[in-house]
Amino acid sequence: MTPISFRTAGESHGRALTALLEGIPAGLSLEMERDVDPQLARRQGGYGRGRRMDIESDRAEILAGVRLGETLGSPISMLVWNRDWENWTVAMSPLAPDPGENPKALRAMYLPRPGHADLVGVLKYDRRDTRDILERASARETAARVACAAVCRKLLGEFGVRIGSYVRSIGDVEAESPDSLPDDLNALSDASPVRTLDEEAGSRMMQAIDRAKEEGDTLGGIFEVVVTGLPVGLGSHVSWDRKLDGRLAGAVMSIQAIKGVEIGLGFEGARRRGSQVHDPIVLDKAADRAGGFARSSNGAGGVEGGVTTGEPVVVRGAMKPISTLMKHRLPSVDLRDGSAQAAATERSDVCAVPAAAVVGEAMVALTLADAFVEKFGGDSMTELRRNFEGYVAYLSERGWGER
Ligand code: EPS
Repeated sequence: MTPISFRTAGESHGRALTALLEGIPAGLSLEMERDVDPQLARRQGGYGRGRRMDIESDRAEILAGVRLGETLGSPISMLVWNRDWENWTVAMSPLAPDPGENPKALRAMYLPRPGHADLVGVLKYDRRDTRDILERASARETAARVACAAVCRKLLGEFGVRIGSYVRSIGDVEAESPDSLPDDLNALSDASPVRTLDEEAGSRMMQAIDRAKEEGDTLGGIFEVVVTGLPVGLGSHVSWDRKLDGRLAGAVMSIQAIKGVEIGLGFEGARRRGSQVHDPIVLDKAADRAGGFARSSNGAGGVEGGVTTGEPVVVRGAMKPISTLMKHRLPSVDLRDGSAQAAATERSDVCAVPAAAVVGEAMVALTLADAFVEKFGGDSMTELRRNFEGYVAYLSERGWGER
């Protein structure tokens, strides 16, 4: 069992999202307004979101696991209210409907959207109304993931680990990749409405989103998450399910609408020769967390053999376009009578790639915090810190006598 685990519950238009995060050591200073809410706000942003985001203003409330501003080591339980619930109290009520209820008020949906979980969900779970599926499949759920991840991000931050992201492409508009990334990546990317570092491409991305919106269509794209300050040695080569690259890929792929994940050079590496892919090993006495070694390139994306190298961890996620199409509605079948119909449509986003990048950071933070506590162990932050410092001292002592 890995030390840190989390679970979320909640439907998109239900009363609230809840989250249960277990395995955070005791003694981590934690305040919702300072540490969690700003991350929730980052997830809500981004050009191309729909009107739902004007309704919501996500805040996390703590229900358990934190006392007097510090974690207790017990499960942390959190809640994010859905403001939109007020408009859905009949359709999303946990009670059986009144026999006299107007069926329209139940807001059933019988025309499954290609690309959404609608059809597979009703077949698998033996439901008739796709709302029984889509409410939970909705990416609204990622607010609860981001709340859990904000705690993990705080924990990693105590050890100098920084997590940022930016958008590389939206639709067919690609941003120029910078030669080197700024130290405070999010300070730059958060300032862009599409969270990109290339201002010129950013305006074209927004134009593309406007065009897709006018045409009643949607757009996907690619984001990149970058993590600095990790020590060498998180994850392991010894068994398939302990390999950090596999764990990161699974975590990012689990985000709604993600269809591809790359680490480092990713698919590009398959086109090159070995000498153009692998990262030369050089001595660097300043690289304490990598035992005095560094790499003159980072095609591996900070992971070799399923283990962190001490170089930045670089993970990309490819998001498909959102499946709710306002026009261009794709063929579907009415679940009530089997007639051919166009797929259902309802309020949605045109593009959510900037938000998905923030969720990508969250899934990476959860995975890395898990690997971090797995490596260093400890029931308290004091113990975790002691173990971490002992390891870093070992790394800086080994091999190079003169240091
Ligand atoms: C979503 C549809 C939209 C998005 C939603 C995800 O919601 P609604 O149906 O209420 O307009 O805004 O995302 C969020 C609410 C969120 O917080 O990210 C979907 O079908 O996945």
